[in-house]
Amino acid sequence: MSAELWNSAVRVLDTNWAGDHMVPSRRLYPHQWSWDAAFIAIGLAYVNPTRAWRDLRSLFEAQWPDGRVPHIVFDPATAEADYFPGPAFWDVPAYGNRPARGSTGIVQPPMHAIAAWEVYRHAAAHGAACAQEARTELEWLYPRLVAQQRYLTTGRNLGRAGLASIVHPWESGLDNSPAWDEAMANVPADLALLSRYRRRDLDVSDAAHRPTDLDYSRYVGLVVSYRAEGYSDAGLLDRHAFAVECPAFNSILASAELALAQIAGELGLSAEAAGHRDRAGQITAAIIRRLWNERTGTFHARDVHTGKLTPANCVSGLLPLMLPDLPADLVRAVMDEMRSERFGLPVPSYDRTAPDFDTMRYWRGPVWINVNWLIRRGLLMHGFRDEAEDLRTAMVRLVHRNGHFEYFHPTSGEGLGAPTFSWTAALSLDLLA
Ligand code: 9YW
Repeated sequence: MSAELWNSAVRVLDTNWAGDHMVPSRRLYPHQWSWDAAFIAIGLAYVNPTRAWRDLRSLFEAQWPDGRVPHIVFDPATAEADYFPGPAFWDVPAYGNRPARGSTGIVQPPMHAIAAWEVYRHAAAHGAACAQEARTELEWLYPRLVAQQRYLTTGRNLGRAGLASIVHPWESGLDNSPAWDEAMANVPADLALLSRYRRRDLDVSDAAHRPTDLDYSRYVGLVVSYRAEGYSDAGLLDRHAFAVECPAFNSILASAELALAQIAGELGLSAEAAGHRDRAGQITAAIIRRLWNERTGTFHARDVHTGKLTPANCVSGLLPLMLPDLPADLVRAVMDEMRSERFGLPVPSYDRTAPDFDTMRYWRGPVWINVNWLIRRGLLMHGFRDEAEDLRTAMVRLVHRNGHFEYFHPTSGEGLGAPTFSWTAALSLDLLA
């Protein structure tokens, strides 16, 4: 089974390669996405490290002067009509040395330092030339990864408590997660604004799986609000309706600092390495202080405007398991939650017992390979070897039986969304390696 799955994963990645970057899926997502590039690099490390580095380089060539790495880098060869909202809608400000490819003005979870370190670690297996290439690429990426982290830990420290806020649900990568429902209810929904545009996603996928028009009108309204001041973060809290501290985003942020500590150590920068470790510790402490809910025994997103924790139990609440310094009692509580009837392995994106658990709709129920891959990393980190192996086997079985789909039905395992999805293929390679 594993050779067949391996070969099909390699074929997906060959099909989705667009010359200097990977698309998540040819039909639905015809540009480059930020956190997809990181998961994709982790898989490409086994079969084509040169492409892994090329993909990361293409993404970071579009980095903004303030350090932000955009959530989509647009392919100029793709027509505006092929993806909404496209570059004309985002209308990002021109800056010196502006890359040839346009971008959005928002971010996604900073998985890239983790990916860069993974690709680097595996490079030696491909011989001396690959090891040399890896060194060169790591040196090129390191200052850019540092700038990315600095943007998130300073410019986005909107709650002034040491966590990065997301200012759009798309920044979480978990687009329509119930974790944002409460905060989104305070965002004006302008259906008239949406009616001026065509939702391209509905042309190429099933409306029952996708976010609703009401959700979409709020998404578009938030872009208009952030765009109004050229995507500046100064005073943003006072003029923007959505600012949330997400436990998954911030756990990835802290893990990225730890990956940077390893990268800095490898590059001989020991003082910088210590700084990265300190920052990881500070973010971990802030996640516990701000996002832990004693009563539910899990982590929740915090609405910065209201100071309230969202009531929804989402997979994002389990991701602090990635943090090596999570205290033992909290590790136990997160494990209890994961083993409960609300989740189970493979982990669905939302509480199975919630009345609005939706087996089809994107981040409101289905199983996603990338978050399960992160959960497995957490299980290994805290020594749950049997569960990590069970999860690995469950993920491999899911993809082998159903294909390299974007996401999966949480009870039947049926593949949903895009059928040849890059991060599912890439992470399958890592799970099989
Ligand atoms: C969209 C590309 C992206 C992922 C996100 C996922 C989805 C884009 O696809 O969002 O148009 O809805 O939610 O995590 O990066 O694969």
